[in-house]
Amino acid sequence: MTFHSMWAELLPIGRNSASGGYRRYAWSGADADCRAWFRQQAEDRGLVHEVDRNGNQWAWLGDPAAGDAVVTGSHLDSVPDGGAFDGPLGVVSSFAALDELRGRGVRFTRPLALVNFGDEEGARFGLACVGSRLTAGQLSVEQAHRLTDGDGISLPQAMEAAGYDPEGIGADPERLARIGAFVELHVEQGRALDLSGDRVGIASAIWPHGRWRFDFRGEANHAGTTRLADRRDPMLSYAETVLAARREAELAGAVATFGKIAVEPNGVNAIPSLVRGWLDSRAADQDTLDTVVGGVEKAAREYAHAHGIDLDVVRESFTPVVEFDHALRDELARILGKDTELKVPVLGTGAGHDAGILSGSIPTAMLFVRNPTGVSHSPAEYAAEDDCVAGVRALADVLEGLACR
Ligand code: HGY
Ligand code: MN
Ligand code: MN
Repeated sequence: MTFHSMWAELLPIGRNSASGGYRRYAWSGADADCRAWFRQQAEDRGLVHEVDRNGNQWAWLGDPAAGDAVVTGSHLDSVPDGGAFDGPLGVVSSFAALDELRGRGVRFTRPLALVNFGDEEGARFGLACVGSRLTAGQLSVEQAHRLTDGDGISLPQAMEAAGYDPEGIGADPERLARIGAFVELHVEQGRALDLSGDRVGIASAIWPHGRWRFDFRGEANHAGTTRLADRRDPMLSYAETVLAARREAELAGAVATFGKIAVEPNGVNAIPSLVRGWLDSRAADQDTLDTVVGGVEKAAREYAHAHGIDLDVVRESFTPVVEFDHALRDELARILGKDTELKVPVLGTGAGHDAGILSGSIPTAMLFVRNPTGVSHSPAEYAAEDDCVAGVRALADVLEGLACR
């Protein structure tokens, strides 16, 4: 199967016809269809398919127990109304790269595995990279049990409803011990490659990032009869806080986003009793991120106080800075530069990835494929097919260099 035909098969799964975006949430029907697709691709190639204790899917060529495996892949889930490329490009490219290597007639000297990590985006349970975090022991079983979706369904319940046994979730050091290197190919979520005129780049680092929940509690009341002076309206302090986040981020050269909000009672003619907003903030270094989030919280408390609002701020997740393994990164640069003598660009990113989570346990690296607009987490996300094919070739070269010595 070509890259093109695999891509075409995946495209309709979980696509919302009204928005044109993808709604492939963890353990949903669309997720099940993506997983069935992965399994079929593995079986069609004679790979051994397995689902690990945390619901991540693996397709093995060679003996996993032999150790020092080279692993490649990404994720198939999406953000709400996400694009087609964030995640799936890495998974489809991993199968296409294997096909390319078989076409080259190479002999593998290390086991190879292709992987689809579960729940990378955290769209349903609010925490990103659940599959890799659990595996790496960065999310405890107790914390995972406390994760619930917007309908109050817990992660274990959702797994069970999708036909998976949630009993065994948790750290999986034996699995990680089998892996010598993980390389994740991903669409670039910015325009660095477009600006430099390169099809493919290598990741250097991931900015530290996190999610904070701001609960502003006031008093529900009638929108028509309550005098302005008598209101305790949490929407006001929330709105001011959104502006403060923008200001703090600008001052620090960081980013801060309130992209999700829940309002109670959520009536047009009712002053809200609760406004819950989620802050996503990221910065090049920890001190800057602390400054931004500290500044937003301080401002929020002042606004809340001024309006008679109670405020709780809860850090829901946090991922420290990731510096990808230098030796592996240099190895990728050497492999990709060897025929052309061209320097492959090395880029940092503000986006989180399973490769970042696993970098604390095993050597990991990432390849980025050019995105001409830089748009991501949107139906407009795009990469040209020629660039995707160049990405497949680069991934195949890397896998050949690492696993066929
Ligand atoms: O939100 C992120 O950075 C990632 O795409 N999960
Ligand atoms: Mn994403
Ligand atoms: Mn992704």
